[in-house]
Amino acid sequence: MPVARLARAVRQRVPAAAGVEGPTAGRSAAIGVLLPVHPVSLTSGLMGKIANRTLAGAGALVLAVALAGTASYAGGHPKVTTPTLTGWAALPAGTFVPGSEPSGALVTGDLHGFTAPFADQPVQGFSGIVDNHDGTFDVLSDNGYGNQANSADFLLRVHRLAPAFATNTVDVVGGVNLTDPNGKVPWPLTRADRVLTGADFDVESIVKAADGTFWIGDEFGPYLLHFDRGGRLLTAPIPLDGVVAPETAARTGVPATTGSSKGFEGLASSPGGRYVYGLLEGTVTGDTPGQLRLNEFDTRAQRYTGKRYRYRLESATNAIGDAIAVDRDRFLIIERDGGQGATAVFKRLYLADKRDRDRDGLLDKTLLVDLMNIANPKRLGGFGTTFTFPFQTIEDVVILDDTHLAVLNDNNFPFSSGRTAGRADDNEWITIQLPQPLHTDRRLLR
Ligand SMILES: [Ca+2]
Ligand SMILES: [Ca+2]
Ligand SMILES: [Ca+2]
Ligand SMILES: [Ca+2]
Repeated sequence: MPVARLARAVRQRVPAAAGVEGPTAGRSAAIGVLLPVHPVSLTSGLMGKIANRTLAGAGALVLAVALAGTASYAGGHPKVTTPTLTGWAALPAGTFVPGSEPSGALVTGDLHGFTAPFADQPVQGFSGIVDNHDGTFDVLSDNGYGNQANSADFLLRVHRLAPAFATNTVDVVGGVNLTDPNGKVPWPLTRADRVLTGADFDVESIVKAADGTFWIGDEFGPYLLHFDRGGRLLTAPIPLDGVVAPETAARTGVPATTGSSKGFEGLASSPGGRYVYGLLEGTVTGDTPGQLRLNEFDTRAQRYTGKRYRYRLESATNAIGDAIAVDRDRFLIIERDGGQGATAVFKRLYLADKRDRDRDGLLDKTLLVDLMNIANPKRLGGFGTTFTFPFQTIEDVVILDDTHLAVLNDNNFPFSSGRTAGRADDNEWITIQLPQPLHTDRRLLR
């Protein structure tokens, strides 16, 4: 989009964004940053710069942020021959929703210099993303601290974020907590006020429908959850036939058929939005190890169609981090190993085609980007000419335009430490230019 047109669009649209509920809404967003004591490292100067900028710049005009963010990827490189970094930004670990609620009372283990409980709700765990096409993105939290038992004081939330690549920063401009005020969940929730927590659902994937409602994929059911744009649950959680996570098994007595944290890690919308496709992170009991079910759901009929596809991991020990649609047949899928830092080896983006042209019963895979080998000729972010994304969990991919993607890590705050050993990971936000256009269905780019 030309800058002048974008500026007009942003001027028109940002006031609407300020209508988002929550303590960080609007221009007055003040971001609480709590810095841990950590050893001086190569990145500590940058960390300080980011933190200071985040504090000082919290009230910065959203317009400026949006322009800076878009210009840097749209400007990019004239032509690249290999996937190339065009933007790098980071939201510091230890960013909190100001004036929220204490969190993390049951967090144990290596907190990388942070002290729990935290005074507020951390802005972290980015597990799915939606482009609002106005310079802002809706980014889904994880369930909190990694399991049901330790996350009852973590409030599930869709954060509204705006990357500012000119300054390598990310601004938190709003967000909504996920709630069930109308009693759609038929079993007891953690909280009497029906604000949803990481002990109720483990949210991992998100699609925004044309009417502004959200479809969100969970891992405790696994359930599909439909929320209005204010984060209020619209219908009872929708189970998936034959697939039962241990958390639901414990509640219902129905035997589990999949492992913990192996539910809807990716959710993709068909062009036009009639269908959503939920990709499970783990193999269902009885299926071939390393093969994952992709399930077609009809959003109009509000039921699964029974159509199912299979995605084969390159290794049965890999996992998927996100799945989005490129067109009616192709998906873009993050596949990763469990390593971080020095042990991170396999972090990749694949195209997967459900036409199954070789008729082996599996989605046909093509490697699109090796996230451990991204060209960085401009040394963006202060990194070398080969950029790596060595995070344990990489869970957000979004198509910005036909040759540009954004990818974010889930930092599992305060646990993951992939960028700098011993230091809690920030939430990094990168943009990548592709050497070939994706030929994305235009309806998925607006
Ligand atoms: Ca996650
Ligand atoms: Ca995810
Ligand atoms: Ca999770
Ligand atoms: Ca195939």
